[in-house]
Amino acid sequence: MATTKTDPKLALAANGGKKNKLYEGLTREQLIQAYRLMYTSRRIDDREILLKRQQKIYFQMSGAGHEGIGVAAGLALKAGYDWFYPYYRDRALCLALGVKPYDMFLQGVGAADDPSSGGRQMPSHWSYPSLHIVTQSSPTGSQILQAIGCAEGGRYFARHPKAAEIPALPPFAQNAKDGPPGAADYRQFKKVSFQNDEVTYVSLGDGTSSEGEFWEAMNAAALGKLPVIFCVEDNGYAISVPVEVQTAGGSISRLVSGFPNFHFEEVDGTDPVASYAAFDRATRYCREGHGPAFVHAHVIRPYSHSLSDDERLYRPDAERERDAQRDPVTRTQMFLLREGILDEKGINQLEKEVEAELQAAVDLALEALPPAPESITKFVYSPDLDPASSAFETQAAVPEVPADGKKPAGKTMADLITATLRDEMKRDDRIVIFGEDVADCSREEYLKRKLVKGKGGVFKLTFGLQNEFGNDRVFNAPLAEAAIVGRATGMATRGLKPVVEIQFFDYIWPAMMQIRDELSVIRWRSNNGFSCPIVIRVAIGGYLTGGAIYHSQCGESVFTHIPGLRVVFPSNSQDAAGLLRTAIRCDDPVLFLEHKRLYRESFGRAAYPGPDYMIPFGKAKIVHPGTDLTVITYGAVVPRALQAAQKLEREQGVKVELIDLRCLNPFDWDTIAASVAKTNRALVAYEDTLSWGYGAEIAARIADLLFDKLDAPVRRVAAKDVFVAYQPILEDAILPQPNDLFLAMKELAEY
Ligand SMILES: Cc1ncc(C[n+]2csc(CCOP(=O)(O)OP(=O)(O)O)c2C)c(N)n1
Ligand SMILES: [Mg+2]
Repeated sequence: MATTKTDPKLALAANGGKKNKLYEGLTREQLIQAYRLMYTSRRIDDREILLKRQQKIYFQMSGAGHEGIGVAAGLALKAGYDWFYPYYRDRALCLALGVKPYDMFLQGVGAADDPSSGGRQMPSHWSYPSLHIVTQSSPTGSQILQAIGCAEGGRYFARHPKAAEIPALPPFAQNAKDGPPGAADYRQFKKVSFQNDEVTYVSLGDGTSSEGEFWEAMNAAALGKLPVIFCVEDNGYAISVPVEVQTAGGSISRLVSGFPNFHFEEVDGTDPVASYAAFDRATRYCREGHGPAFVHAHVIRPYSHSLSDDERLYRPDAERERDAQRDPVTRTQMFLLREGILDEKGINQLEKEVEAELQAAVDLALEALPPAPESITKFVYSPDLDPASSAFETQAAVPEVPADGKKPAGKTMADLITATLRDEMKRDDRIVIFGEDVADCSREEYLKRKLVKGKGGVFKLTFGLQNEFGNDRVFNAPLAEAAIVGRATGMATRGLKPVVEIQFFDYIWPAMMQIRDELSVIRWRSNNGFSCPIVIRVAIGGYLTGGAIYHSQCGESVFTHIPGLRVVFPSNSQDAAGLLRTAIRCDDPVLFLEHKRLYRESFGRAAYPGPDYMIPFGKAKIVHPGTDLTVITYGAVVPRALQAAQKLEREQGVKVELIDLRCLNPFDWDTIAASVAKTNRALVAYEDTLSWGYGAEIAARIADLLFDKLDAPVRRVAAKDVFVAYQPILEDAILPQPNDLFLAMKELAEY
């Protein structure tokens, strides 16, 4: 708990006989301090409301009514030791952990010096790295899975403390052409700290317990017996929706009571002493390693949901007055008086001190400077490590010539992805791999007794890794995509490097909230306070003959549209190896798209390029040089376009320059521009549906920036604007085929 000084004179009202009495283990001093924090919290809300009405701040979200449970949690847990994922009503908790009122006002005014986000986030979106308060967002419930990952990360480091060390410079670094020498390893920017008995706190409202991610998190916590305290702050409403409409039977405690391994508490959260007792028991249960805890705190919401809401529209006066009887601030004040811990004079003095402190903090915050408009792009990506830099450029190893002198057999994309994962896992103990079916065999004894060979992924790309690196590092996840990405995000916040798998791109959508609203924006919204450079490997694409609607999707532009996320889409084995290694060693989150059709294709096989081979992001490859027409593509369209280009050259002498982008964000504009300046004609080809696809952006840029160079309109070839059908005749008609590419190239060359 924070150590804001309480004037010892205030306690003078203490009635001598009870001086040493403890209240569920709390001293009278601690209770005075608790009241001070609760009162401060309430008065910050009141101040902010005033400032909002005066248009000096732009938003307000109150923690009113939740102060009792908040300070109790702050008393039971340790700032900078335990980890915190508090939701927006946890003002009192944050104060108890050591956040200053001034910091809160800085967030309100959107100041450059706001330590939580530098003016990027609304107030009450907490983020204080040194206190271990992890950056919070607005979507209800997306913090919960991350808290699970955070706890898993802490436990991993406790079990594998060597993984926390920052390694000596890798040898390739000496050849780095730019970037600090040896920089091409994210670990140099990820200092890890952990405690063997740490606890992760996560809170949410009663309404939020209806979100699927809450249930995924409860399941994961129970399965892993993780030291996580779930605190449901039940104020009976989610904006205007009452609990009986939200929660079947009206009691979240009853609904979750069947989860194994949990310690359960249900408490009056307006009573800080009872709440502390509940939290103390929950914390001890977690610290001792028995499993997670669930604290269901009944609180009140004396103000409307937010300043945009008027609760009188849906709550009658009588109900609101009933709540007011339980107001935690007045209740605690009465308690202090009744117990003789403070007398009226003491209360008045304490409140006066708080008012003076807040006045000074507001005055100062109102003078704070806003952030500079030029700062807006800062921290979209890592400021330390640019994956497009030549620090990530290494040469492929020269393949060994077999004794018989024959050329070594080319490795498939699947082979080299597996080899890269294996090499990187050997090199970096922080890498963990999980997802659906990625383990060899969850029932480890079958493997040990050699009863089974092991699965290693539905496409077998992780085959053998669990066997080699153990269950802690390669394991199956429950079938829940949001949980896979959310947990990975929490782990990476702690310094792990999760390389997770989404089994099919078609099923990435449950994870979309985690990717769009969390993973990609965490660094930016926390003003570089937190980062989560994970790799999400995803099997993508069609041309499968029978893959149909739900095993053939593309949709990469949905993700390239997200700032903060790197998107890679290789077309051949060697690129897959080099780009995957860059993805793993870099300091940004990466969506690594692996085309299923290319996994074992004979096109693009290559020799193993060695354990340090990397390709910088955003560097395209000219697959076929030419002078008459530029074709820009990637993924499974590359071999199809190559076939078409070769035919066009054979039949008509047209020389197509075929560019494989390889990486979609960042992408290689320079190579495109140089080529179009030479050929004066551009065709963009992609497997996804035509309209609003990735190629639309490339085509628009060429039309905009290279208008003077063009002798023909910029054309696109892509899938029809429908879903991919099962019947192969339909699939062929839907996806772009070599002949479609041939005709489009021919027409454009003749234009
Ligand atoms: C995913 C998502 N859906 C909707 C919202 C809009 N919203 C913000 S708060 C809220 C109600 C939350 O209620 P509860 O979880 O009970 O917390 P309380 O505000 O009552 O403390 C809603 C619907 C949101 N922020 N995120
Ligand atoms: Mg609520």
